[in-house]
Amino acid sequence: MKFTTKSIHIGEEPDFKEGATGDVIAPIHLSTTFARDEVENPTAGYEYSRSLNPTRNAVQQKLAAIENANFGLAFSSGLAAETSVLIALLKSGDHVIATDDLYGGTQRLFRKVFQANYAIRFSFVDTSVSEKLEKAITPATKLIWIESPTNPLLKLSDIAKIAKIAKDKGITLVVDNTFMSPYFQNPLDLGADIVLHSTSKYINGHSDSIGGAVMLNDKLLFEKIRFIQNSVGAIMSPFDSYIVLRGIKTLSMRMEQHAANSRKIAEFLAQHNKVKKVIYPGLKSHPQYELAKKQMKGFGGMMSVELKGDINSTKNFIRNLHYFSLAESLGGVESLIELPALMTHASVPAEDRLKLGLSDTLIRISVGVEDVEDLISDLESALSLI
Ligand code: P1T
Repeated sequence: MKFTTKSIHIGEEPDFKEGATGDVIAPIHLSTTFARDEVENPTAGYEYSRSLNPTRNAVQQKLAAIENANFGLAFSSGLAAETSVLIALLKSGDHVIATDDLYGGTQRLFRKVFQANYAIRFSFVDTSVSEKLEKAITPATKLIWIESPTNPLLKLSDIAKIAKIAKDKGITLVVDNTFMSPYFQNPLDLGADIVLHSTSKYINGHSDSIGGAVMLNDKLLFEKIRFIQNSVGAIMSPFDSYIVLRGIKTLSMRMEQHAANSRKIAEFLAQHNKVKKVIYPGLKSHPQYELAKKQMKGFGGMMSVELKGDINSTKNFIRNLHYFSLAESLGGVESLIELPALMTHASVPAEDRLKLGLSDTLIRISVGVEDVEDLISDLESALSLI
């Protein structure tokens, strides 16, 4: 089955069994508990909704299918998914190698929760250079955690190469695939052990549900993470499961439009005389353009931009826009714009931001699926006013 067919049908096959209704979409099962006829006999495997819920089960099947995974788990947020993976796989004294340019909230979780309180050590390294990653491995290293492309500098890491390094050393590789979505990149096929998504972004795609997902092939790892998910209660609600099921059905079409719009916008901005720099993996000027073509099926909808000028002209540019809302988050049908250093990544220590090149004037754009001519004329008029 091809991607779009899976995204529409898996998890929602009509049920023709005796007493079933033949729904063509998965119903929202709100029941917190499920009655059984005998003590030993849970009905269809359902006991209590935290452990298993039919609507969540449906979205988990769809999520697994679109990442070519054997198993999928749906969480209450991307960070709840991250927390469950960390608790499932690590104990005090373990060491994690993480990409140096991760989403700010992920860094806060790593540094201020797991490192500060639970004696798990994190090394933040530039995983786009695999030699640096290899050098950072110690006998205590249990996990390699990468984002590719990174948030917000869009650096890529060679997933297949890192998967080999990890496998040789018996280290688990987690890839946060939020920026690409399962439509443009499939890390499990490149050798990663675990794929993680904030479904709040492209997977749901309409900025109306917070959620997270984990997809993987190994049954033992799956059981460990599912055990933690049930133990801590980090589950996606039935309503969110329904809305994510609905969102996934148009993921391929949305991603194509995000990418087509982004290419045109990146090219427009790159030639504009008030723009200093455009970072977009689909531009030949991106330092890892060749790797992008190799491991991704498209270049996505995220870009970062620096204007010539200072923080005031940058803020003025944003104020003058009409279709790009100044807001955190990304991956919805509507275009969003923000300043990561002052918003989504404010919790990253200032000296780390400086080292990375994450300046206060770096603008991050989540390009929506609006008509690209409207988006470009909006950008053009806002630039003309600064
Ligand atoms: O917000 P939540 O669903 O908990 O997901 C966290 C998360 C995980 N991974 C990546 C790559 C992310 O970008 C995020 C959330 N990011 C934003 C809210 C943002 O504006 O970048």
